[in-house]
Amino acid sequence: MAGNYTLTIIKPDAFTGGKTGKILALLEAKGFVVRAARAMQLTKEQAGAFYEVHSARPFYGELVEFMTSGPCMPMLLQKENAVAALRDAIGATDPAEAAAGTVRQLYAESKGRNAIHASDSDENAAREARFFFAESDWVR
Ligand code: 3AN
Repeated sequence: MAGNYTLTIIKPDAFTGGKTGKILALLEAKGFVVRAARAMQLTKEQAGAFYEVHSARPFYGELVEFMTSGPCMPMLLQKENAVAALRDAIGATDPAEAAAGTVRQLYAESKGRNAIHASDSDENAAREARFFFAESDWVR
Protein backbone atom coordinates (compact mmCIF):
# COMPACT_ATOMS: atom_id res chain seq x y z
CA MET A 1 0.00 0.00 0.00
CA ALA A 2 3.05 2.27 0.35
CA GLY A 3 2.80 5.62 -1.38
CA ASN A 4 -0.84 5.57 -2.38
CA TYR A 5 -2.80 5.24 0.85
CA THR A 6 -3.27 7.28 4.00
CA LEU A 7 -5.48 7.10 7.05
CA THR A 8 -7.66 9.99 8.09
CA ILE A 9 -10.07 10.47 10.98
CA ILE A 10 -12.85 13.03 11.00
CA LYS A 11 -12.51 13.91 14.68
CA PRO A 12 -15.43 14.27 17.16
CA ASP A 13 -15.60 18.08 16.88
CA ALA A 14 -16.09 17.95 13.11
CA PHE A 15 -18.24 14.80 13.11
CA THR A 16 -20.70 16.04 15.74
CA GLY A 17 -20.56 19.53 14.22
CA GLY A 18 -21.94 18.16 10.94
CA LYS A 19 -18.78 18.87 8.92
CA THR A 20 -18.13 15.34 7.65
CA GLY A 21 -19.82 15.87 4.29
CA LYS A 22 -18.08 19.18 3.65
CA ILE A 23 -14.67 17.76 4.55
CA LEU A 24 -15.21 14.69 2.39
CA ALA A 25 -16.33 16.86 -0.52
CA LEU A 26 -13.17 18.95 -0.18
CA LEU A 27 -10.99 15.84 -0.14
CA GLU A 28 -12.82 14.19 -3.05
CA ALA A 29 -12.42 17.40 -5.06
CA LYS A 30 -8.67 17.03 -4.51
CA GLY A 31 -8.75 13.50 -5.91
CA PHE A 32 -8.83 11.34 -2.78
CA VAL A 33 -10.90 8.15 -3.08
CA VAL A 34 -12.46 6.44 -0.05
CA ARG A 35 -11.36 2.79 0.18
CA ALA A 36 -12.73 2.03 3.65
CA ALA A 37 -14.78 3.97 6.19
CA ARG A 38 -16.58 3.47 9.46
CA ALA A 39 -18.30 5.63 12.07
CA MET A 40 -17.52 4.73 15.69
CA GLN A 41 -16.86 6.06 19.16
CA LEU A 42 -13.35 5.22 20.35
CA THR A 43 -12.84 3.72 23.79
CA LYS A 44 -10.13 5.18 26.04
CA GLU A 45 -8.07 2.05 25.36
CA GLN A 46 -8.38 2.47 21.58
CA ALA A 47 -7.58 6.20 21.60
CA GLY A 48 -4.69 5.64 24.02
CA ALA A 49 -3.23 2.93 21.81
CA PHE A 50 -3.75 4.89 18.58
CA TYR A 51 -1.89 7.93 19.98
CA GLU A 52 0.70 5.92 21.91
CA VAL A 53 3.56 7.77 20.18
CA HIS A 54 2.35 10.93 21.94
CA SER A 55 2.04 9.33 25.39
CA ALA A 56 4.89 11.42 26.83
CA ARG A 57 3.52 14.71 25.49
CA PRO A 58 1.78 17.08 27.94
CA PHE A 59 -1.44 17.10 25.88
CA TYR A 60 -1.82 13.28 25.74
CA GLY A 61 -4.57 13.08 28.38
CA GLU A 62 -6.49 15.92 26.77
CA LEU A 63 -6.09 14.29 23.35
CA VAL A 64 -7.45 10.91 24.52
CA GLU A 65 -10.30 12.67 26.35
CA PHE A 66 -11.25 14.64 23.23
CA MET A 67 -10.97 11.69 20.84
CA THR A 68 -13.33 9.65 23.02
CA SER A 69 -15.79 12.53 23.61
CA GLY A 70 -18.02 11.62 20.67
CA PRO A 71 -18.18 9.65 17.44
CA CYS A 72 -15.52 9.93 14.79
CA MET A 73 -15.01 8.61 11.27
CA PRO A 74 -11.80 6.80 10.33
CA MET A 75 -11.29 6.44 6.57
CA LEU A 76 -8.68 4.86 4.36
CA LEU A 77 -8.00 7.21 1.44
CA GLN A 78 -6.23 6.52 -1.85
CA LYS A 79 -4.40 9.01 -4.03
CA GLU A 80 -0.95 9.21 -5.56
CA ASN A 81 1.56 10.31 -2.90
CA ALA A 82 -1.35 10.17 -0.45
CA VAL A 83 0.41 10.94 2.85
CA ALA A 84 1.99 14.20 1.68
CA ALA A 85 -1.09 15.18 -0.34
CA LEU A 86 -3.38 14.77 2.68
CA ARG A 87 -1.03 16.63 5.05
CA ASP A 88 -1.11 19.42 2.50
CA ALA A 89 -4.92 19.36 2.27
CA ILE A 90 -5.52 19.43 6.04
CA GLY A 91 -3.07 22.25 6.90
CA ALA A 92 -1.04 22.96 10.04
CA THR A 93 -1.90 21.39 13.43
CA ASP A 94 -2.82 24.84 14.76
CA PRO A 95 -5.73 26.17 12.65
CA ALA A 96 -4.45 29.73 13.21
CA GLU A 97 -1.41 28.73 11.16
CA ALA A 98 -3.22 26.59 8.58
CA ALA A 99 -3.11 27.80 4.96
CA ALA A 100 -6.25 29.20 3.33
CA GLY A 101 -8.60 26.56 1.97
CA THR A 102 -7.22 23.73 4.11
CA VAL A 103 -9.56 21.56 6.21
CA ARG A 104 -8.22 22.93 9.48
CA GLN A 105 -8.34 26.55 8.39
CA LEU A 106 -11.97 26.05 7.39
CA TYR A 107 -13.27 23.71 10.11
CA ALA A 108 -10.93 23.43 13.12
CA GLU A 109 -11.33 25.38 16.37
CA SER A 110 -7.95 24.94 18.08
CA LYS A 111 -4.77 22.83 18.22
CA GLY A 112 -6.62 20.26 20.29
CA ARG A 113 -10.02 20.34 18.58
CA ASN A 114 -8.60 20.33 15.09
CA ALA A 115 -11.21 18.49 13.03
CA ILE A 116 -9.08 15.87 11.30
CA HIS A 117 -6.19 13.42 11.66
CA ALA A 118 -3.83 12.43 8.86
CA SER A 119 -1.02 9.85 8.91
CA ASP A 120 2.44 11.41 8.93
CA SER A 121 4.35 8.64 7.07
CA ASP A 122 3.72 5.61 4.87
CA GLU A 123 4.76 3.40 7.78
CA ASN A 124 2.21 5.01 10.11
CA ALA A 125 -0.45 4.96 7.39
CA ALA A 126 -0.05 1.17 7.19
CA ARG A 127 -0.14 0.80 10.99
CA GLU A 128 -3.17 3.09 11.32
CA ALA A 129 -5.02 1.40 8.45
CA ARG A 130 -4.58 -1.97 10.19
CA PHE A 131 -5.70 -0.38 13.46
CA PHE A 132 -9.17 0.36 12.07
CA PHE A 133 -9.69 -1.92 9.07
CA ALA A 134 -9.28 -5.53 7.99
CA GLU A 135 -8.23 -6.04 4.37
CA SER A 136 -11.73 -7.42 3.77
CA ASP A 137 -13.14 -3.96 4.67
CA TRP A 138 -11.38 -2.33 1.72
CA VAL A 139 -13.31 -1.41 -1.41
CA ARG A 140 -11.27 -2.61 -4.38
P1 3AN B 1 -0.89 16.50 13.54
O1 3AN B 1 -2.27 15.99 13.88
O2 3AN B 1 -0.92 17.77 12.75
O3 3AN B 1 -0.02 15.43 12.96
P2 3AN B 1 0.69 16.15 15.99
O4 3AN B 1 1.07 14.79 15.48
O5 3AN B 1 1.77 17.07 16.47
O6 3AN B 1 -0.21 16.93 14.92
O7 3AN B 1 -0.30 15.97 17.21
C1 3AN B 1 -1.24 14.93 17.25
C2 3AN B 1 -2.55 15.46 17.78
O8 3AN B 1 -2.37 15.91 19.09
C3 3AN B 1 -3.09 16.67 17.00
N1 3AN B 1 -3.90 16.32 15.88
C4 3AN B 1 -3.89 17.41 18.05
O9 3AN B 1 -5.22 16.91 18.10
C5 3AN B 1 -3.17 17.06 19.32
N2 3AN B 1 -2.32 18.17 19.74
C6 3AN B 1 -1.13 18.54 19.22
N3 3AN B 1 -0.62 19.60 19.85
C7 3AN B 1 -1.51 19.90 20.82
C8 3AN B 1 -1.57 20.89 21.85
N4 3AN B 1 -0.59 21.78 21.99
N5 3AN B 1 -2.65 20.92 22.66
C9 3AN B 1 -3.64 20.00 22.54
N6 3AN B 1 -3.65 19.03 21.59
C10 3AN B 1 -2.61 18.99 20.75
